[in-house]
Amino acid sequence: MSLFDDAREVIAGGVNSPVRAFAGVGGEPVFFKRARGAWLEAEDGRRYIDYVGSWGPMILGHTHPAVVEAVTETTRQGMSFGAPCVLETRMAEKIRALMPSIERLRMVSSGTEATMSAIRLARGHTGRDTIIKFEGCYHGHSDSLLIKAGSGALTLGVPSSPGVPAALAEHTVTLDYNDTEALDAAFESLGERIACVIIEPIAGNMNMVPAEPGFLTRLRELCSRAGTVLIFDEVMTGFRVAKGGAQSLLGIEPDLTTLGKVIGGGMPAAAFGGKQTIMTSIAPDGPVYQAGTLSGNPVAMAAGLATLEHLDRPGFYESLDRLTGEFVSGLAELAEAAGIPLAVEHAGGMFGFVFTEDAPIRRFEQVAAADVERFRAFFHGMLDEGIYLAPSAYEAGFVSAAHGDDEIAKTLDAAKRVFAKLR
Ligand code: KE4
Repeated sequence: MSLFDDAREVIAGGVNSPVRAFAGVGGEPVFFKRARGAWLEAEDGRRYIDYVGSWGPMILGHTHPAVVEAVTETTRQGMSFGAPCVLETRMAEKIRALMPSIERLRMVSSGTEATMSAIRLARGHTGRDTIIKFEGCYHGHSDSLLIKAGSGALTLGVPSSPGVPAALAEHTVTLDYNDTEALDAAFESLGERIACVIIEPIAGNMNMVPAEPGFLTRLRELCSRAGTVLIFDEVMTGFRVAKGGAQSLLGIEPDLTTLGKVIGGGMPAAAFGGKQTIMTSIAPDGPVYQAGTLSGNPVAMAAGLATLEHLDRPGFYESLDRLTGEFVSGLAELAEAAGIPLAVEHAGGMFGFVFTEDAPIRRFEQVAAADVERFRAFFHGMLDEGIYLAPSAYEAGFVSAAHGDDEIAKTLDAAKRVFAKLR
């Protein structure tokens, strides 16, 4: 019996989140027992350079001393009060300082909760039911958003999940990412009926697909004109692509932002927030209900705060962007030398690569048409070399501040050998 066999005896599918099951690449998932910096250690003692980083949270690298100390010390004082504590205020102040569009926020425990709550808030605030999302974007697994979703839903081939009532799904309109004409047409026909548009300002759940500048500018204009709430889902890009998230890179201010991953520093913490005029509709101030037993949990706040305080240091993002850029351009050069078409993208510590000659990637259908078999072979080749990449062709990858020139060099050496086998 393997560890995965044991897990499957008691855990649905053997995993607590589907994308971990290696269904997208074949084979059995690696079970890890410890991590440090840029490295993971498996139960069998093998060590891997980690480019998943727990799907984004581990931007400082694993077991950063400042984060471990903050968690340890806070735990000693108390793990959860179910009552306000000052750490929550400090966390909200820190997030607002880094992302000024967030005038008020509410902490929750997962990105799914954050986006689900933001959608309900937008519907309650506007009195409208219709929402717009984009094919290939993933915003967690709440019912209204599991329509043509990316990430694990796409990996498993169920972008629109069973179990979502048609009566609810009909209120979700799905458009093509970067299709400005479709956007204009949707607002032309639906306009004042649209409660909100939710979008990943840099998509990371259909591999990495940047929004084209004009597309988001047009979206902002259309939402403002129609009184539609613009929600930037920055669960992945928040404090990952830049200190102020994708919105600071793009110079576009959403009405609401959802956050997660990095703000928990590896602990369960996420948030939604934005204009006070909208957030005032959330209970207890307003009628839109939202709640959570462990929302703002002190230990998670301590981990998140220690992480965010570290990101605020001079040169942090410049260095992360340089290293990630060197990594993906090195990958592209090696692939080209091996005669293998590879499209790459990166922003800050987030990157993507797609086996296709149809570059640059700006549409979901380009990703859908890419060579997934070659991705699978590359994934396993790299895994055998001790490099842990996201086990899905539809995910982004992440470099941490703990990755250095040595890790990148080792990774590119491995890629050269693997590309040679893929020719
Ligand atoms: P969680 O509920 O998994 O904390 O967050 C949902 C979510 C919301 N928005 C965006 C942009 C996201 O990327 C996510 C979650 N990302 C996936 C990986 N792409 C989480 C990994 C998993 O599902 O196990």
